[in-house]
Amino acid sequence: MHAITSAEFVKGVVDPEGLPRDTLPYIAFLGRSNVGKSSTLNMLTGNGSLARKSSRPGKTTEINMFRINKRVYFADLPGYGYAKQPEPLRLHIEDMIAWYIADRYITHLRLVMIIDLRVGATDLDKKMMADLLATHEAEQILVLANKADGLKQSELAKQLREVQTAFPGISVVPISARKGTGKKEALMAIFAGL
Ligand SMILES: Nc1nc2c(ncn2[C@@H]2O[C@H](COP(=O)(O)OP(=O)(O)OP(=O)(O)O)[C@@H](O)[C@H]2O)c(=O)[nH]1
Ligand SMILES: [Mg+2]
Repeated sequence: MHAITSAEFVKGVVDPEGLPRDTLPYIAFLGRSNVGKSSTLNMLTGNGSLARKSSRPGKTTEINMFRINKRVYFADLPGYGYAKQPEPLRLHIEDMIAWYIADRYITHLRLVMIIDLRVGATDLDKKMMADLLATHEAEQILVLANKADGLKQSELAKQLREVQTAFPGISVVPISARKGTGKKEALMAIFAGL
């Protein structure tokens, strides 16, 4: 399953009761606010408007569920760590991500962490990775290093080396959701072994 042939929005979820409780496994997309999670989902599915995206950070406040190839859910999680968000909303989102990661009924085929390659792995990204590794195997986790456009080849290589050093044992794939670069490699990594 290395190509996406169908992608349907299912629902936005705000609590465990809202999750679709059927047998389909999940692939989750997490990342700091504004790194381009929604843009990446649009790019991967070839649907420019599937996941709503905005230039306003912190806009996605629900877990948006998509059914992909009628076989797996993609879950677009709200971004964490947006400092300008009102404190209650920020805590609500942190809480949502925490229960989602720990939900016992979800079968996660993969957890896809998206970062901003121009910025590199931040302290928040490292903390999130530690949280993921507390409950999941390294093989289940993948880093998509987005916004690779606009970086010179030498900068890209340097940033990638730093990210790989920050996340030993985790596959890191550079992409640009905007330009569509790395789509094939990202899909191969997302579906590897599945
Ligand atoms: N240069 C560049 N900008 C990008 C890329 N991907 C996304 N962006 C921009 O980054 C901003 C945030 O993109 P979103 O896809 O909404 O990010 P998000 O992670 O879903 O944001 P939240 O849901 O608010 O946490 C938008 O202005 C996008 O146009 C990319 O590959 N390159
Ligand atoms: Mg989003």
